[in-house]
Amino acid sequence: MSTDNPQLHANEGIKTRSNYLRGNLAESVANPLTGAVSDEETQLTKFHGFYMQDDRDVRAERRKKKLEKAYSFMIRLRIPGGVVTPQQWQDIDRIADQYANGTLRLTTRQTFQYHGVIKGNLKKTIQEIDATCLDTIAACGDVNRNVMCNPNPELSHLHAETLKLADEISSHLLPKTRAYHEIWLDEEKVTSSEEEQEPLYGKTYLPRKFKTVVAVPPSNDVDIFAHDLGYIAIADDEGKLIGYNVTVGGGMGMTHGREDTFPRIADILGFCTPEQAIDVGEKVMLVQRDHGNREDRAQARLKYTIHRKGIEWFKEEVEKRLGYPLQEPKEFHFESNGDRYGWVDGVDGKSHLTLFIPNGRIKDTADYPMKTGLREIAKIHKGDFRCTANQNVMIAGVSPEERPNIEALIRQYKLYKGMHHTGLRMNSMACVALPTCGLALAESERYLPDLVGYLEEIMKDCGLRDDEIVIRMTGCPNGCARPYLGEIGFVGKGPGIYNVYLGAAFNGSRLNKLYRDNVPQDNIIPMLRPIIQDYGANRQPGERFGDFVIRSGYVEPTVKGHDFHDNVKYKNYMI
Ligand code: SRM
Ligand code: SF4
Repeated sequence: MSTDNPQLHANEGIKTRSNYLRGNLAESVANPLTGAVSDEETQLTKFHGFYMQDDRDVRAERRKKKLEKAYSFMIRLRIPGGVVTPQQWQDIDRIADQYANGTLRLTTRQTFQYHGVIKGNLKKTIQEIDATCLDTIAACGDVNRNVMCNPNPELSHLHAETLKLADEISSHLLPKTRAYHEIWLDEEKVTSSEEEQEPLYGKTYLPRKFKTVVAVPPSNDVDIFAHDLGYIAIADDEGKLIGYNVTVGGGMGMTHGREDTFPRIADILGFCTPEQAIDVGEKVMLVQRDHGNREDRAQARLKYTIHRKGIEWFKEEVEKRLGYPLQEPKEFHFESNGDRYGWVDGVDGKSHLTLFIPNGRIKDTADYPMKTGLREIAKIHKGDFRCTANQNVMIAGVSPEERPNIEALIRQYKLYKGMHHTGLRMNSMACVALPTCGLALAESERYLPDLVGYLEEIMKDCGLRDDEIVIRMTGCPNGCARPYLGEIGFVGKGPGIYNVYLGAAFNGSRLNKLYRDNVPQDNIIPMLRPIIQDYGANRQPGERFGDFVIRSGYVEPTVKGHDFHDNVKYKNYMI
């Protein structure tokens, strides 16, 4: 791709000049005069799996004192399918105490993040991560990111195969540059440009991030329709995998005030056999590489390429590169996009325990020593740990012999708290937002637990204590907790102000729609109370909240991506 075009976004030049993601990263990180890395390098760090941030809680105070911002780094691991061994869990836990802020953050894409790593500790932290046989390569940046996969081993025959696919896609689409190994792991330098090539990405990588997931119906816990590329596993009557329905062009992010940006539900492109799956994924990514918008990053995701050019065109391009047609999609059915909590027995005679982790933040508090408890379990556990796409954790593969010992630790460290919340809380999810996220407009992780508490009171009064409603919050419209797939979605607009969205499908197959704009947080409860009361009194048997608000006329349904902004009846709560 030529980078002479003056219209190209500045990031395209940065990628081209970087010599396969090296730039001046090593020098910038080694510079002791500042806690920051230079502007251009902040774009490159992402491909290596970390972001420069600053503590926004102390920003104003430091500005007043004419001090540099309190810079530190967020580091994100790459863990296809979210599976780690007990030893890796212990190492990940220790690294958080040694080099980060002492907490672990489970993300909405089945991995861990560290926050608060100072520049001087970056290299050591990455080396320690490498020593656990994990890495942070391509966890962020304009590449294929961490590949997600439904983590339910109770469906083990099918699950093992889909997990293998997630792992193989992740490896296949991984950048081939040795920059990471040279800079962080002190491996030998590549001296000739002939030695190094990026056969899939070239010098300019992708126009934007690219996200891949694998789902195993009837669980849609990975929110398959929210991602650039997805595989829905299809089994025959005996439960044997026969192939995948391939989905393309999903995405969540949008920008307030720009109606040409919108969340979009993925289209189903066709069906492929297990043997074709990686080839198909590669070709989908390559069509996006060559046709994605490289001028406006707000229009650069695959969802906009497909919106602009049409799904028929896209399918033709993919099939041209494949050299064979995709088959007609097969039937499938999703029930929910949440996690199934508590103990579940698997087909292999083992048990699996899923615990709710409030907003994915693993830390110890006086009455809930969750981090210590999980570490103690990791010391005796013989199976593995699985991060879920809803920021929770599964202790998987527990044998009947080890279960009593694990249950004893669960009691000792009060981890049972992660099984007994209300249906509302167990289906709630917030993004990180303040104080670390540089893009946050409002609180999210630090606010949602309280808001859910108020909503729980209303639910209880309406006899809905155990009812599940999917509730998602983000501190800005980028959509990191997939808020547009919440039956109730809150999206930060400014400090203490949220847009409120209603009406997504419980199984993640329909986006919600804006109900009220600019709602001050104190008005959220008075606004939602009558709707929840109406739901308690007038819902039909089995009717989900997201379906009810549409039937009752609170919002119009969002049928396909672009009509997210159509038929918005109520705007500007503050007017
Ligand atoms: Fe995200 C950027 C956190 C999942 C859409 N996201 C960010 C950054 C790195 C802010 C930044 O660019 O400076 C956030 C760091 C906050 C912090 O302090 O840790 C951030 N995103 C997260 C995580 C940690 C949220 C969480 O609470 O778990 C998730 C990490 C996932 C991972 O492990 O890889 C996370 N981000 C998502 C998702 C959900 C998903 O992928 O399933 C989305 C929506 C899906 C999608 O991509 O369409 C998402 N993040 C964004 C966007 C908007 C992208 C767009 O197309 O418009 C940005 C901003 C950007 O890229 O410019 C962003
Ligand atoms: Fe930050 Fe916005 Fe993502 Fe929340 S949704 S983590 S505020 S970028």
